[in-house]
Amino acid sequence: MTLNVGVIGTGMIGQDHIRRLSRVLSGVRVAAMTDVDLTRARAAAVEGATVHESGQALIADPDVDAVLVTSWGPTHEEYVLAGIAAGKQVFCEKPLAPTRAACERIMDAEVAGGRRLVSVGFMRRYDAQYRALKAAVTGGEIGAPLLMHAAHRNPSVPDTYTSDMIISDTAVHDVDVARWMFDDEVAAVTVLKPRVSAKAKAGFHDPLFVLLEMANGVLVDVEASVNAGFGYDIRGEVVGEDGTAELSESAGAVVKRAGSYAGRVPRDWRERFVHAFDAELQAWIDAVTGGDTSGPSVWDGYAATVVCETGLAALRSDAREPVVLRDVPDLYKEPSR
Ligand code: NAD
Ligand code: ISE
Repeated sequence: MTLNVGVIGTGMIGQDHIRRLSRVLSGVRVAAMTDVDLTRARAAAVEGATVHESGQALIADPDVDAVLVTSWGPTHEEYVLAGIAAGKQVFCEKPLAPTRAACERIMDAEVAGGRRLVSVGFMRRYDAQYRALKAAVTGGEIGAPLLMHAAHRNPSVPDTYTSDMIISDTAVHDVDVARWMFDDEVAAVTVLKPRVSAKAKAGFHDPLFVLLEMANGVLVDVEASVNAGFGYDIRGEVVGEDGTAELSESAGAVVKRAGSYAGRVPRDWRERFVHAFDAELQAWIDAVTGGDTSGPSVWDGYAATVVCETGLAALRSDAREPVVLRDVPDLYKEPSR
């Protein structure tokens, strides 16, 4: 069986996902696409796909079995809710939505329907290096975890990127990694502001230092920066009672010559996480084709957004802010596949 997928939002990641759905992954076809910028949607169209005038029309299209939401974060809620109302499986790029209130409306709708229809695109959970790191931690190789150091360095960000997005759109990945790595919720957030980079856009606190306190006492520090210039540099090291485990360089090959060594720094998230994106979407396609879903749930999307919203409050208050979550609805008590 071939899963017919409709893509809403044909910007950077929408185009990249259309490429992998059309040319890399199996059991799937891009049946439709749309964007508020219809010229962009038409330019991204693949053979045999329908270009719809709106996301709502795409979701209503009987030729669309499942929906991929890759538009800007604040627009996700509308399309995810429409997908749930239509009873279609939805893969929504992160963040599920940028506010707690929007995530709660999505959760209420999914819980009312009684089945999981939404998967959130936290692709790091499918990255081979992050999986090896988690295996080392959960396998007890480094003893009980005490803390994690993480860095999330972007070479640059587009003009549409706003200062709050350093936390709500960038550090949100590190929040999801922390929750997943330690099977625990974040209890409090503090945000420290180093000296502002001369390369930062006006009004940006860049870089930021986000300190996550997990409920079990593990501390996670995240350096988030969006104008590193030199490349896309993702780091993670867990410190345990008996040792440490860290992500390795993603250089491909390390070349040693003339008394020094060198390797490539990935250009951007597309290059660094190409295989993780492939794996997360193939898992979703296979699950949806089998009548199920896979990957991070609406609860995961909600929890990450609440932590980020709390982080933005901490950024403004210069204080440690506690994270307050709802009780977990029964629908999300089974772990995500
Ligand atoms: P982008 O600006 O390149 O593309 C977004 C597209 O959405 C644009 O073409 C825009 O015209 C369109 N759009 C905006 N509002 C719309 C609406 N109401 N209806 C339909 N289309 C609309 O942005 P991007 O970098 O591709 O990011 C898109 C989403 O994907 C964001 O949520 C972002 O956080 C996420 N993302 C995730 C990753 C990842 O690593 N998982 C990487 C990049 C982006
Ligand atoms: C982008 O939306 C992503 O999700 C990338 O993975 C992240 O590194 C970048 O900072 C975000 O803007």
